Amino acid sequence: MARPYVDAGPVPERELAQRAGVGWIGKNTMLIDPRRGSFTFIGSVLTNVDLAVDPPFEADRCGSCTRCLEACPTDAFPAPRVLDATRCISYLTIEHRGKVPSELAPKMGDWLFGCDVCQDVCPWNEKFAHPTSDRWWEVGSGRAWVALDEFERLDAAGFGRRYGETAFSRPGLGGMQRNAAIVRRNLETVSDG
Ligand code: B12
Ligand code: SF4
Ligand code: SF4
Repeated sequence: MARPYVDAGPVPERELAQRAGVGWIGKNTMLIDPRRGSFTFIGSVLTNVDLAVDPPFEADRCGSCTRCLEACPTDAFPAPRVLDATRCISYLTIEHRGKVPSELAPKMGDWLFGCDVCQDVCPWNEKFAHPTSDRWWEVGSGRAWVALDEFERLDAAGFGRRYGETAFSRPGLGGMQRNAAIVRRNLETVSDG
């Protein structure tokens, strides 16, 4: 018997991955594979099949580095490996419902959906992350870079047709309109100097 999970169930995926020897949990709370960096998803399979057990990944390869903690635009790390999710742009743009607190909205910059700052600055990604060759992950043309005003123009049915099968359906049309309005304001502030 087996049941698979990828980001869709009550499974502590990062801890299981660390215990299975995939990598260590960095100060940015991401599971870092020393050969691939952290731009990865974790998939887990719960099964009663008897498998050989890999030893856990015990080392902490962050060392004295603190780049991710310093780079976070919203100061979402009160301490290494502790994330205040309510300040995280990923949470604010994807999971949060309603208005984004006015203290945090200007710090969201041009992040429309999710945030990767604490991974972009990580030396393990700078050195080892590389684009996947798996065609399944190719983003369809016109979807990788979206026009901000598109969300204003779409109605619920149009949004459902264009983005119903994508992760944008999590915040939904209202959430994406809110995110786009924040990004537009932030870009205007930058260009106003
Ligand atoms: C809730 C959640 C969020 C929340 C909170 C994230 C957080 N850091 O707490 C929000 C919405 C903010 C979020 C954001 C993102 N997320 Co998220 N998220 C989850 C989710 C659904 C649950 C995590 C959770 O709270 N679990 C419950 C708690 C109890 O478990 P835990 O957080 O893993 O903590 C345990 C272990 O990590 C362990 N632990 C923690 N520190 C240490 C240190 C050591 C030394 C050891 C031994 C153990 C240990 O102890 C904890 C208790 O058991 C997981 C999927 C899943 N089911 O795991 C994805 C997941 C963690 N997210 C993922 C991703 C990709 C992201 C984003 C990069 C998305 C984006 N681009 O915007 C950001 C990154 C933000 C960040 N720096 O973490 C990936 C991470 C892949 C990876 N390589 O690590 C996951 C695993 C989904 C997946 N299957 O791919 N996420
Ligand atoms: S994803 Fe962005 S906002 Fe969230 S902790 Fe990382 S850098 Fe901070
Ligand atoms: S940026 Fe530095 S401290 Fe943060 S996860 Fe990467 S190696 Fe660890």
